[in-house]
Amino acid sequence: MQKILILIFCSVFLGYSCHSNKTITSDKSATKGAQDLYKRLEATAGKGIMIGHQDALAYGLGWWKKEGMCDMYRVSGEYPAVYGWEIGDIHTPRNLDSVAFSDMRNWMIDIHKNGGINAISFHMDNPVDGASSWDTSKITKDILPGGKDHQKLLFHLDLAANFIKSVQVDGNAVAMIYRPFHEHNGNWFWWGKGNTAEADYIALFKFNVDYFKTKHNIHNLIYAFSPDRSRMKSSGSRTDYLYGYPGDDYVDLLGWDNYMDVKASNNDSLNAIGIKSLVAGLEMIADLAAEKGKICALTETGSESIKDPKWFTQRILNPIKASPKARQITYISFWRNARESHHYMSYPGHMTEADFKDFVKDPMTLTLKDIGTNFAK
Ligand code: BMA
Repeated sequence: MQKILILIFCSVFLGYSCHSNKTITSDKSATKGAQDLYKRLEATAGKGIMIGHQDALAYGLGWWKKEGMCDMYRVSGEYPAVYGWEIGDIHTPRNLDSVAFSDMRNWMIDIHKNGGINAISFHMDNPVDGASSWDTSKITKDILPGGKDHQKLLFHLDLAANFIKSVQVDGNAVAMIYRPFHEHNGNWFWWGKGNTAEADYIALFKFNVDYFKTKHNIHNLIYAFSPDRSRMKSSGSRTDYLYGYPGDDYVDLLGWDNYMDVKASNNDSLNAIGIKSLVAGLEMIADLAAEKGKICALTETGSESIKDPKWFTQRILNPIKASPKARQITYISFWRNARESHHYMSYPGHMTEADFKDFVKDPMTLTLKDIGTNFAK
């Protein structure tokens, strides 16, 4: 309740009016829904941080696809505000993590109806040889316009576009965040540094944006850019962060994927270095976002299997909250709860349970209840 009152106050008295300089720049024809979503993300910046989780409704530890189930809900009694979804393997009925696209669509619609926010990532298969996105053969030049395999890129983009367009409520495409070709400064994906030249990466990102708008008439997206921390020499370096930046007219949200700085360790001095580095990076991104008139977010984070009972408050919440700049991020999204050895959100019985409850109770963290309604029956 307290959080809701703070939000109402902020939106009415402080929010929309004094922050109205920020807007979607990737699309002059952005739908009202997309613009409203952008404003909602912007309105809470600095006052609250929305909590996100990848595949939150699809599966978790010990369960798969059960009505109303969600690990965050099981621990804290609250659902995420932001829902990450993955559309890799869009040419098959299920994504690369076995989530059926038909289920994903239904969840996305349900989330939207309840005031939650959907965010898509895309581990696009290597379009030329059909292997995964981790197949690093150098093909990007060939799939760009004029390249011999351009049609193969279109094959995947058309399928992605059709899926995005199919997520509708009352005939209107649901506004969402789209985060293509992420972590491009790393060398693990075919579109990444070392496998694709920077200029070709930029051309690819721009082509995707233009193609969705002009060929598919898609105007419901907020486009996110999201380099990875581990390939930046220093977290606060603008130059490192902006490697491959497609330009202000192609990006609406400055994202950051950061697993490196938040890794739980038994070594206190390493933990302290991580905290400093996380905050320095977020401050740099928040400054950039303010200058560019954009919103920013920690688009992916987590410590695999979270081997620190106080991780959520000590490694994420408290350091970010203490920095007026770092807390300008609109959301933090934790990666998926696949299995005990690969999970990033708390779950019942995990050592982080009590701490995660405190994390959710804090006025700074915003859940679905704080930003929308709640689909808890
Ligand atoms: C990675 C891992 C993989 C998964 C992929 C796409 O980070 O979680 O297991 O297939 O993301 O979601």
